[in-house]
Amino acid sequence: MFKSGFIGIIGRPNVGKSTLLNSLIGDKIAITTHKPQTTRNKIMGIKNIENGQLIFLDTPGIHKVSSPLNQFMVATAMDTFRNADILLLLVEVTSGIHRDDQHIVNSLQDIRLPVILIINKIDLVRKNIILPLMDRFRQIFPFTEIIPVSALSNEGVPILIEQLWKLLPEGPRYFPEDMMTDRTERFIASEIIREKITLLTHQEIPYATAVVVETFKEDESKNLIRIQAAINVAKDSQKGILIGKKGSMLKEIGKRARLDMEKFFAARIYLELFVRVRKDWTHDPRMLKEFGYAD
Ligand SMILES: Nc1nc2c(ncn2[C@@H]2O[C@H](COP(=O)(O)OP(=O)(O)OP(=O)(O)O)[C@@H](O)[C@H]2O)c(=O)[nH]1
Ligand SMILES: [Mg+2]
Repeated sequence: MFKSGFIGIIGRPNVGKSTLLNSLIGDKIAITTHKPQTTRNKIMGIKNIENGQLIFLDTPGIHKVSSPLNQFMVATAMDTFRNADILLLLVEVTSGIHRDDQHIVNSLQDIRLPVILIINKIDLVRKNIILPLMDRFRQIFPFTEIIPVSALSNEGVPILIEQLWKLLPEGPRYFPEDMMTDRTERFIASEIIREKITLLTHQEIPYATAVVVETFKEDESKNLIRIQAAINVAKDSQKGILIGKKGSMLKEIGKRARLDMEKFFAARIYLELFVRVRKDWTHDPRMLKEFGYAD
């Protein structure tokens, strides 16, 4: 029997949703960092197995909303409540039942879908704390299953795939077998740049940055891709920080992004970065739309 369906991955920021998506797919399509609110858009990852197609939807972390950008992010995550066949609620084993996990559980009360609780990051703790935590979670919601995993080491991930297959309905192969994501190469390139910015800069800078790939030209005869990208920031002072002393910060961002892109695209990359100030873009509906943060 061939089974298929859409599986939403939800949870508060930083619990490892994108790491789990990558682990399920077996390739890095979603960026991951140690800082919360890394993911801003829904990212589809397609997993083909012998007798099924599992379509995962990585989502932004659900959190208290403070700006129009955050509003878009949380609305994107909540959207999967309606558009999925199964929900995976991800929590991290090191936080117990976090207040924000409880808030998400509260918003699941009217949901008809199967909800699987994934307790992530089990590589960080001794095994004997996992079972009691599973019991505590079982008392706050009738989860269809509770599965402990380590998205980072892949432990528990094959079991999760098996369980998902059992729960999915019979269905077609929705997407061609060689398709890994719904996101374009341009989007992935811009996200890789944003990952490096988030890792290399501090305070508000990652949250004030939007990257747009303006040129993506493949020269197949040379196995070379030429990429030009604009890094948009909200204030003049942020531009200075991103460029750095004699351009050193921008150079480092470019170098690290290029190395990742060369791996992902299996080609040589020629990468050019520009920094632009777009005043207060996180509060401007038109610019949010331009940067891909609107419906
Ligand atoms: N030790 C350990 N760390 C993990 C595991 N899974 C994720 N992490 C780390 O947790 C941090 C957050 O991971 P992400 O995948 O970016 O988290 P997220 O839930 O997608 O975060 P947002 O997109 O901000 O909502 C990163 O530093 C990951 O390396 C795990 O199983 N074990
Ligand atoms: Mg993420």
